[in-house]
Amino acid sequence: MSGDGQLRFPDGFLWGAATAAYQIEGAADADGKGQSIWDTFSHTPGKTYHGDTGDIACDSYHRYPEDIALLKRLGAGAYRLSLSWPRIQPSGRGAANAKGLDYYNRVIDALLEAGIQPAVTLYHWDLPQALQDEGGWANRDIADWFAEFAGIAGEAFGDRVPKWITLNEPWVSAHVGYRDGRHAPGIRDVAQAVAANHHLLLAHGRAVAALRASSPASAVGITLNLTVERPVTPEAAAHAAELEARQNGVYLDPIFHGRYPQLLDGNAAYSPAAVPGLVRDGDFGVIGAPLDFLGVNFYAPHYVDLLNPDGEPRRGQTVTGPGTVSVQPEGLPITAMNWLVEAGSIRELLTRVVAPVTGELPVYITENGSAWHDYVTQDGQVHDAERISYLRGHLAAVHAAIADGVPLKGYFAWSLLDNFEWAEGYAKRFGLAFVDFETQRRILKRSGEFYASVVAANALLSPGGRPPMSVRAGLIAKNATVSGPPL
Ligand code: PNW
Repeated sequence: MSGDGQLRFPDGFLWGAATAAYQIEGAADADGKGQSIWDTFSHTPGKTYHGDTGDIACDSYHRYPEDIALLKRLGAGAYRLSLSWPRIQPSGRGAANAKGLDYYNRVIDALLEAGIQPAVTLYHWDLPQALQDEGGWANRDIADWFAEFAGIAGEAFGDRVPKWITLNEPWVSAHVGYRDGRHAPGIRDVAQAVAANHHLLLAHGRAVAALRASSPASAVGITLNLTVERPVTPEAAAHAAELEARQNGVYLDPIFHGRYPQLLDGNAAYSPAAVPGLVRDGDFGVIGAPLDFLGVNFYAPHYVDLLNPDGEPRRGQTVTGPGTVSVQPEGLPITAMNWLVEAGSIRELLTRVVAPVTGELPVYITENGSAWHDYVTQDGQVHDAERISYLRGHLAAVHAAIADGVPLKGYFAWSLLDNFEWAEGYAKRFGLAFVDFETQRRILKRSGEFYASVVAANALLSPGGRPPMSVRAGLIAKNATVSGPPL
């Protein structure tokens, strides 16, 4: 905190916004693009809300100049976007599709022209369908396929991409895609999910090597969605630790410690190390390839407890497994996704979960944000006070984590635009800009204006841009005639 009531961020702190290819691009068949598992899945009846698909999405394939204009209004120093693998390799293997490369060349060049650095994710869930037909992430050969794709991307764009992210949220790919089937490819098979966990990591390590060779000047990292599990009773502490091992440990430990979590030893439902033949000699050497940064996505903490002995869940409890429940604590706001709003959890994530593992390694928040029931009012604006409040709280908590000593170097808001929210279709809006999907008109929300003010100041201003209450109370005491909105 500086004397003027602002929370200042370190000089050079990188402010950005994030999107993903399938969520915004549309143009699902354009210019030789192949099918992805999300094209297949979203066109399968019953898989997405309302049957929504990414066929058109935000039409960013054609409207990327408007998106970059929005980034300029935010003052963003960086834009996190992802590549559509089947736009570049329509069947996932072999020669690159020149028109696919051209699209990303146009976007990257336009970003650089605007003074915005591209932070490019190789894989944000749109696997070529042809590779899924051979088992997808459950097939160990995918490490070779992904390394080839990484090399093509590095060769084509490496001279202009300062930051690469290999995978986005491999836990979601494996767990939501292959274990509970809510995401593409929609498989419910524990063995495939555990295999996918290991092969995602192996593919990540091989991609790091391919990017080092083809794009030697760039920084390379991975983005994980890490969880903060909060036991609400002392008896639930062991369960919370197990849940963190299942989501955080199975990615952090192999990458940073060369092993799977000891807490899951012998547990073949969750630990690849417990599955005979899955982990082979030398794999941890590949997976542990040194990184330049860790990307972390975070939205909300989870509260957990043990089921009462009578077997009946109490109010606010949802049964999650034998004897365990998740808990909706009373009094905390929830977003349109039904996710809790509790800003302090992002500080706990960075200080308790991340920094003890990553040490001095630079960390970026590569996604953080919230969905609300936004609408355009008669003045043509979107007054999304809840999103501003969420952002304000989370940025203050991120600032506190930096003060605690976490080497956090940047923050990317999810998302630049309202977009295709996977299984939730277009029903859930995360954007700093509102998208009218009938007309494709973009409207910067009030939260976008708020974020731009933070970026411009490199600081979080107190509410209303005024000094904090303590200071204002002093001012008012000296001047009894002040009137206006209540403190
Ligand atoms: C992350 N889940 O998604 C993704 O990286 C984004 O593409 C997405 O839009 C954003 O967070 C908001 O949801 C997740 O069901 C989507 O567990 C679903 C889950 C987790 C992460």
